[in-house]
Amino acid sequence: MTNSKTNLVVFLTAILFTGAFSFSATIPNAEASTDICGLMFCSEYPGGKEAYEANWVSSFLSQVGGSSSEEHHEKHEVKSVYVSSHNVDEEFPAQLDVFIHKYELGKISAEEALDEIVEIHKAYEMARISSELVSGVGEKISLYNSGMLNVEEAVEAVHLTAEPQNVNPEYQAALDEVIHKFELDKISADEAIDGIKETHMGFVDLYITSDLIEAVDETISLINAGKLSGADAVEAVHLTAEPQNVNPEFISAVEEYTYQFELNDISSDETINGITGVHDGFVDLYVSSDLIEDVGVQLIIYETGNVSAEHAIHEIQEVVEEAELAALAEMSDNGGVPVMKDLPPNTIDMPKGTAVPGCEVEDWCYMPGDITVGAGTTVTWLNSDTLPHTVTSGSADADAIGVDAPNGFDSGFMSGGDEYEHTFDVAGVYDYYCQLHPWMEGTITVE
Ligand SMILES: [Cu+2]
Repeated sequence: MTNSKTNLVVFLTAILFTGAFSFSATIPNAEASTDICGLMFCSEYPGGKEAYEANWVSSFLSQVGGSSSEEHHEKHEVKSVYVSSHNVDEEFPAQLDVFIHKYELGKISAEEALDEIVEIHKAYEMARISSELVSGVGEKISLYNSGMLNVEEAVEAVHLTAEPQNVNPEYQAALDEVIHKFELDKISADEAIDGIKETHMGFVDLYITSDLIEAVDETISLINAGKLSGADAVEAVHLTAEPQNVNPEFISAVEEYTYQFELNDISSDETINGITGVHDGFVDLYVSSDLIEDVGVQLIIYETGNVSAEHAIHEIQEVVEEAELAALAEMSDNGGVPVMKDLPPNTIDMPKGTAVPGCEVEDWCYMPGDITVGAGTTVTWLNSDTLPHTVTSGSADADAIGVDAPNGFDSGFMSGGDEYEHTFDVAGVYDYYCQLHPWMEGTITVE
């Protein structure tokens, strides 16, 4: 518990740094009908509404560490709480953030932070301004009052409740930290599962949940029931918590077989058996998606014996390609040219989005697409995509490709995250491309 909590806090702090300071301290625009100035009616506030608004800005800015452009020499005793029903979902959490942030920076204690939280919450209640966030925070305060949460837990629970948009990213990041250690062989599968359960319980104990957290909860139930164990269990949690990775991983695994099939390295029977194995693997992990189900349908049709293996492979390739295009179309909507990664010298990145035509227009299929090196230099390619690619000498219309080309090279199938390196000993200009996506082209000039 302690460890995952600490990690969580570190992560939360990172988010808060952006969160608290991106909030713009707009002058409150209290509704005429409410006419609330802090914890009182504006008519009771010394100097009235105008004075309250002016004071609130300087008070708020001094809390967040900024400075007010207006100087107020005659400061009134002013409550720091600003109540408004206009932008309650922005202003309420922003005010809470001020104190949660101070707490996370160690400037105030959890008790002090909670006192402020309670006060802010009370001000909204007194002004009869309610929203899902306000009542959600109220629930967490009640849990604290009834002893279900200790003070540190209560502050964190309030934080996540007031900023529900952070729940999934923080949950995923906390799980990822454990899963990553397992993937690096730093901890065993059993230790990873313990860590996953601890992280998960950290959120559940705070009475925080989301669809992802509930989905992982089901997977943990399967683990507890003995249906999943070891590396399978870790992988099942990983994919459940990051459903966005399910299709890319499935596509990559299926294409590894269809690619070898197209190169005539394996027979159609071997290909269909390989795909069946991949499919069963996901099903065994209790992980699915529309794509996995569609491929499952094709495999069932094949098992009836009514279609040939070649036909089944062709159908599966169509289904997979469709899912790939849909995913990539969604991605290109968010985007343009990928940012050049900060990589070691003579390293070439293969970014996401290259598996559909388009990257060749602005020459980012391989980044950089054209480099010059001295003879004897080793060049490294990194597949940053979740989908597979190759680095193959020549081009789609060349007579000789790969190792058949003069001083040629061929990475073979590179899954997402794979690296390939080749040392260029002989001067010359070497064109290369991706056999899976022939529009991907690059050149290495060796001097
Ligand atoms: Cu490619």
